[in-house]
Amino acid sequence: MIRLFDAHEIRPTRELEGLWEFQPVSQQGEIPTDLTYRLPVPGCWENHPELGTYQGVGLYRKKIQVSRRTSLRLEFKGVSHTADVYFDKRHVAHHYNAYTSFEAIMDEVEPGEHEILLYADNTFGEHSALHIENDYYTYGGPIRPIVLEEIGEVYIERAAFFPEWTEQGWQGRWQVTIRNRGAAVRHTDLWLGLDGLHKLQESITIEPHSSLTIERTASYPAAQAWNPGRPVLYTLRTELADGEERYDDWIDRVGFRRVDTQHGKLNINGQEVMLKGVNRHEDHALAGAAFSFPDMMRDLQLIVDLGCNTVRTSHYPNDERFLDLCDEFGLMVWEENHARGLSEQQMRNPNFIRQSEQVTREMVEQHGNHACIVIWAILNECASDTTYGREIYAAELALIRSLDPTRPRTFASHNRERDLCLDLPDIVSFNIYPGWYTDEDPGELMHEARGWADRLGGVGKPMILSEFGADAYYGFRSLNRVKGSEERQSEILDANLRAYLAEEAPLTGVIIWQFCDCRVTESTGWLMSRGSTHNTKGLVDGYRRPKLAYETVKAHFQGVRAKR
Ligand code: ADA
Repeated sequence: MIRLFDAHEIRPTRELEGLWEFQPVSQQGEIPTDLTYRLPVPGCWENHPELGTYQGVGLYRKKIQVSRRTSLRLEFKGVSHTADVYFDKRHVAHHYNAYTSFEAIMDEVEPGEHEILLYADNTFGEHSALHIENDYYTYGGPIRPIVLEEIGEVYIERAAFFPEWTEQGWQGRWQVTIRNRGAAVRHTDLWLGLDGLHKLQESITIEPHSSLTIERTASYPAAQAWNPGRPVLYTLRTELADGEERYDDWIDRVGFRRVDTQHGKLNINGQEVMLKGVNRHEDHALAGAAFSFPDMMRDLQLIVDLGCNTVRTSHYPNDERFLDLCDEFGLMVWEENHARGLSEQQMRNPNFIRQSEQVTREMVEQHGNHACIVIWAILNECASDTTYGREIYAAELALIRSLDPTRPRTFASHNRERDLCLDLPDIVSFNIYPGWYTDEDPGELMHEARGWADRLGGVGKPMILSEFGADAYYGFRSLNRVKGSEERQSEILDANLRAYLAEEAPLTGVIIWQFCDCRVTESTGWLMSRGSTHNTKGLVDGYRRPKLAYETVKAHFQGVRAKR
């Protein structure tokens, strides 16, 4: 399943799911004599009993049939973590980062059988500045869908839509990119439509071998707003036509909503919201990072059942199908680029700036139409306490603003009073662990955090506690309520939430670490403190079995014990 709706009705599209041949290889480009495994796609190789801890390069192979001469576009929604793609032995794509999509285009493919080779590499080293040994697992393989499309010489590359609230009511700014891969100038009709609201038609001319980006603003006086409690979505249709004949399309879903941080609050359509949420890793005990749609849906249902109105996609852009679900069910999303806990030295990896900017750009460009995303974030717990780090934080926040001026930006800091970047984002966010890593009092610490923000450039900005929590091993119960027991986790979260959800708490959001247990990198050093190679701070374990803390959080979030 590619999306929750058909992204194309005119462009022929199919998902290349199913069994692919597979073989571990020593390097990208190597072609073994035999591919002995059969693995499901989407999937990660760790789900095969013999490959559970394999870190290296894996080759996936698929033969496809093409019935007529045509150009093909392959879209890989997520390959972990470095992908090289060959079509009939010709290298057609290279991409770094598991959590954003990329394409390969093959011109004028003849009818008959063709071969796709996909090399996926999940090794660590200087070549990978963001996927490193970490408190989550970097799986191997095509963890998200692979799509095969037929395109003509002229086709739609992307359609972005930015809702804007004005004194006259809702407007929408369209940004549509059309590509002409042919050698001749092309004249074509362009249709822009929002189902039930309006259509716009015009003729355009595109030079050969080039892309053209069209920007248009239209008024939508009858539009209804997307609100978390009433998430109204509209189908966006961009179509290309020659006279009456429509030959390409791009369909997405959008919502009209305004997000701002006026008066030190987070406001959606002018209404203050208090974010009550969970941090979620895309990780499942059985599926790894390659979620089936029902698994995704169950996560969403559990999160809603907890009384949450928010999910933070810690620490990378999420699967579009999960974002589609959040759009549909009115869950607000804090989406962040890919990084966790990078020191200044790690941020000085010669590949860091390029790879980090790329994933940031891809995140905003690929996910910007999702109404559910109300905050963009960068660089969780990185070196925001150094002058070098500050340059990077400033550059990435500016990049986001240039791509999308409509959403507030933040980053989750663990640098407390040493942070040098709190003047840069629109919202200040802190990760703190009172009761777990420290013996501090949650209420006092929350006020202290407000003080750090106020002194360090964040005065007047909304504040979110973006992480707090405690480990518990599912099923480990203890009369002594020792650390690691379900009882202790529940108590710690109870104490935290009592303080943070109190009427006078100076907060705009609380986001618990974390929704589900997740596998972490097998390693020496500090990761050895992760019992059973898992971060077990989940409210549910990897199989989604609720721990005691689940009901505790639910009681708070559903308002039984909380005033807010
Ligand atoms: C950090 C980090 C998380 C996780 C957490 C923990 O705050 O952002 O990814 O590692 O701590 O469990 O310690």
